[in-house]
Amino acid sequence: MDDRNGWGRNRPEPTGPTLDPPESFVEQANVTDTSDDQPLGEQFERDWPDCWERAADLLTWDESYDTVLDDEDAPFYEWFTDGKLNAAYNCVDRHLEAGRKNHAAIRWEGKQGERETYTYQDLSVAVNEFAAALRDLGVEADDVVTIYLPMIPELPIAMLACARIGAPHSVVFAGLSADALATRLDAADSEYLVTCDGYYRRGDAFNQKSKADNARLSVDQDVETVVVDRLGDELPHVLGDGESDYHELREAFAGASVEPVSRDAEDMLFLMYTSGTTGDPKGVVHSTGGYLAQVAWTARSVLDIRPEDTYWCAADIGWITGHSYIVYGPLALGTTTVMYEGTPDYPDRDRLWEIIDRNAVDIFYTAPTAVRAFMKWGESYPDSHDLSSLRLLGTVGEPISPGPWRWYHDHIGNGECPVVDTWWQTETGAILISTLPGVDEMKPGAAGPPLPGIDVAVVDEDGNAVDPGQTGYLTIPRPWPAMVRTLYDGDDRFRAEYWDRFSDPDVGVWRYFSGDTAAVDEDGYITMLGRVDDVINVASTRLSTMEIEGAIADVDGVAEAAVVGRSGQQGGTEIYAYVSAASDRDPGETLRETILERVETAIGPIATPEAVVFTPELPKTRSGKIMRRLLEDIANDEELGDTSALRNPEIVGEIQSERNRS
Ligand code: 6R9
Repeated sequence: MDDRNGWGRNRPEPTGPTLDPPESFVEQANVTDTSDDQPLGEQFERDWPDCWERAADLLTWDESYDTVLDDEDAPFYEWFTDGKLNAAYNCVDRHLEAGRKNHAAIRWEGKQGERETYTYQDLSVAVNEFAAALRDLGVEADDVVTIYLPMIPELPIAMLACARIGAPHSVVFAGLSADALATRLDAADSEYLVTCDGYYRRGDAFNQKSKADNARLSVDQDVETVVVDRLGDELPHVLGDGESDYHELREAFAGASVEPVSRDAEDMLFLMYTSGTTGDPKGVVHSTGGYLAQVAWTARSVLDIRPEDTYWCAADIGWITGHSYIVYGPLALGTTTVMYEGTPDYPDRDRLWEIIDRNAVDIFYTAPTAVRAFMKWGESYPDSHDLSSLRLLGTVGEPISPGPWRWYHDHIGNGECPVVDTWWQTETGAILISTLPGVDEMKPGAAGPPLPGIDVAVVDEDGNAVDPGQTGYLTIPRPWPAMVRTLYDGDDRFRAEYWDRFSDPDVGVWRYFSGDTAAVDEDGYITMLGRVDDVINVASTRLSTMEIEGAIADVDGVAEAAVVGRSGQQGGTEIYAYVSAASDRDPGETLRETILERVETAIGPIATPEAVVFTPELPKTRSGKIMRRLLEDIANDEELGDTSALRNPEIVGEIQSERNRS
């Protein structure tokens, strides 16, 4: 692990000048007083873990829980033990009962300019009908339903329908390939799939069903499939055996009502595959009670969401951000959540600002990679729209450096909105590190302190806390309600991935390791410095270098491949692939193209390398390990560290000149 990333490049940059949250924001914020609303400092010691009852209080429980935290069987923690609830009930039904059935739940902005609003009543009808249909197809509680849909309303509807009948969903990002879908269907033993005929990518109709068909052909089990007709005549399709049409099913169950299944707090709400340190994606298991409580609490305290708000998280529901902060968190709070299909620059580069303007969006949450793009495109796009409805801005997915942070604050927020830089992961389920926008001062470039109820330790190799300003590993010494419960692939991998490194079970010390490095300053603010494992973060999407290397190595004519991240301008990471061709192959344009195509087929376009650098050999240590750290330095044009451990030091010059040519 350390071979790959020493601390060389990972020094904290100075943060920008500190800013107080605007007075006008503080006056109305959901959380303004941490001494009362949440425990900090001494009170944290006294009140933890019971402070999390405040999060649980945001939910409606069928049966209340006995114990807040059961840590008997660490690291398999249980939260809100013996409590019972249903997530779909909490996100839909209870808002109808509160007389808010005509309130907008989802505002959908389609790629071709289509617009739809689902009130809570409309959402309830859709979820009930589809839940009835799923049951009729044979789905029972605890069956994993895989959902492979783009950003259309049927995606959250399908998720909530699953939640209603107690069937965990496994949403696979629509841009992933047929192979990636097959791996996930297979790993989860999933016998049900919800997909669509196709969708629009920029202006063009794009076939999704053919990817789903190929995936189904390559798994052993039969997969009962529901197809949403998104494109109509644009992309005619025929349904085969084991396939049904979403809209016909809805009609067949028109007006159906399905009693929400009361689930144990610890029952699995969903499964989400994410990149790990090996080629196989990890199936992260999330619970019902702890997950929903903490996403609702953070949506309220960090994103400052209120029921009367129009809130927009411009992520994709195919990743954790969309699960927690487009679907479950906002809907649990009964707010209006906007979802949009498409890209920020189609039909034009003001698409997002136009949506904010038209919908009078109060809160906007996006990724630093998007902010960097907006900055590059220039101020004229946001300037041509009225963004004065905005009250709070947020970012997630990778570090945001002070430059883009300021630009976002000044040009999108008009200097009047606090910006929350929220750190969390697929595994943490909910935000763990961020300023509280109505309480804390902001330091551009630093995410913030751990949230109340969360304990973070930045430690050295031996697990000792590092001094302020020093770089270390980000660990989390105490459990939290929305945490990953285990990996679907097994408890052993769960321990190995997150716990073994910094825990000492003999003395009862358990510490979650995030895979990130960080530094803490004198005020306890945490600056995130990137991953230490084989995961790279490209356009705020987590990818495994091993998975990409595996795909490249599959190409006929490739002898060996190593993939590293290269820092782009203003932050952001690009994928660099170093490839040595088989001795009988010409490492030329044809091979390069085959490699790019193969990665796209195996994973998806998001994983396509920015550059493929051919080299006769990869640099290796005497023990035969690829020196990735060195390849990273070459990709980043950094001064090379010590190369004396290399078996083939002569290769370095060759790679450098090849890289400069490519
Ligand atoms: C929510 C999400 C998790 C990884 C994480 C870290 C990076 C996320 C960040 C951040 C710096 C932030 N990350 N938020 N780095 N500052 N505010 O993105 O989940 O896809 O699992 O990625 O993303 O490296 O470990 P996920």
